[in-house]
Amino acid sequence: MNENNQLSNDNQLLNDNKLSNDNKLLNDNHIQNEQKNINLEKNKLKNIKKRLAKKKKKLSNQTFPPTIPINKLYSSNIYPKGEIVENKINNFDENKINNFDENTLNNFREAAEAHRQVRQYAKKFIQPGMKIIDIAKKIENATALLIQKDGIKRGWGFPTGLSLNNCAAHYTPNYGDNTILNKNDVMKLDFGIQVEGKIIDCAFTLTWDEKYDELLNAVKEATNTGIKCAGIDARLCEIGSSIQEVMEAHEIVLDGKVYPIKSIRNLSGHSINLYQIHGGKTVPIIKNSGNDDKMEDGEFYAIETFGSTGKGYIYNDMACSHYMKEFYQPKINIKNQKSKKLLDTINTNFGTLAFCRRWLEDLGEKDHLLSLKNLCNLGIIRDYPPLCDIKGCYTAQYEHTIYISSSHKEILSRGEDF
Ligand SMILES: [Co+2]
Repeated sequence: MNENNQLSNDNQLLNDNKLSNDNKLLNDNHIQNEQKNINLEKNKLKNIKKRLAKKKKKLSNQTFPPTIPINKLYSSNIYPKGEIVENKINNFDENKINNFDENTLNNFREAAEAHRQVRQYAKKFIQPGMKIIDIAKKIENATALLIQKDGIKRGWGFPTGLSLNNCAAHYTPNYGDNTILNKNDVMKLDFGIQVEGKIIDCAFTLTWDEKYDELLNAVKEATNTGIKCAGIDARLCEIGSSIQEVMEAHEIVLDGKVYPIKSIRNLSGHSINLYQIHGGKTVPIIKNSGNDDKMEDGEFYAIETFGSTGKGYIYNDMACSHYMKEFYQPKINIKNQKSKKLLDTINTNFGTLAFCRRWLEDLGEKDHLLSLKNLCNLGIIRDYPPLCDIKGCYTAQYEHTIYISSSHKEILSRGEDF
């Protein structure tokens, strides 16, 4: 070994030492940072777990069947938000929401939470072999309890729709209708809950045979497409085009025959105003609707789509059960005393909200049909008969209520189920 070698060896040693020290420092720093990150993540997880546990506790506090009012489960009277989707262009700023919006949204959110809990219950108890009328009553009783029904201040948003098979919407049994749910039925469960006129309009489809899955998937996808396309300045005609495209990309095989799934062209979603379920704007579910409207800041919409294995076109059929006062009505002098009394009952209990004949009977209006028809003829009340596609076909529906703002949208009625 020569001197040079010795030197270079020493250098090598020095360098090695320095390097290893540097490495050690680097490593120490790295480890410290890693540890910090791990601790941060641990804390985050802890918080998420805490939040989930709290949520779970709140849910598990509910009985089966549900009896505890939502405002008892949330003693702060601040209700859980729906799914928030931020607007990519404008940043979401929670402070931008004014108090009016916050209060309005809180009413909607209470109704939405009641809807989630009632439908969770409905999915468990509804079984083939039950009378449709009993299903309706159970849902309505649970809703009344959870929302603490009180005149027109809070309660049902509209009659419980339990439309079967080719019937797409607006069917709820009248008294005397003893229809029984069959295991081959496709049932659209469309029910509404309102708090101070803020109406949650939300619907889904129930079946007891896997053979309908493709129909349900098509409609669920179509509704989610509508929700995805919704937002400030969104053109309603374009939302309709997107919905139809997704819906009609599906087909279904039933008993060996292939059926294309069609968007029902004369049904649509709609804007929602205070105590006004159809707020004036419609959300088409087909292309070329000619709808020039756009979604605007502060609006509420029911995004609903209907798929059908039939013609994709509905007509009025069967006995009428749904009725609603015309929102803007002329001042009319009613001569018939019985009709006058019936209108008083309607004004007190439903105002401009939709109602059904069962509810009138429950209020003591036993022989109301002629008076009700009289009020319809006078243009004060409007009838909404069941809407059906051709006999033998199947229709499905999914619907959510959403809020539109410049910074985000909130899918108010979104749940873990759909
Ligand atoms: Co609706």
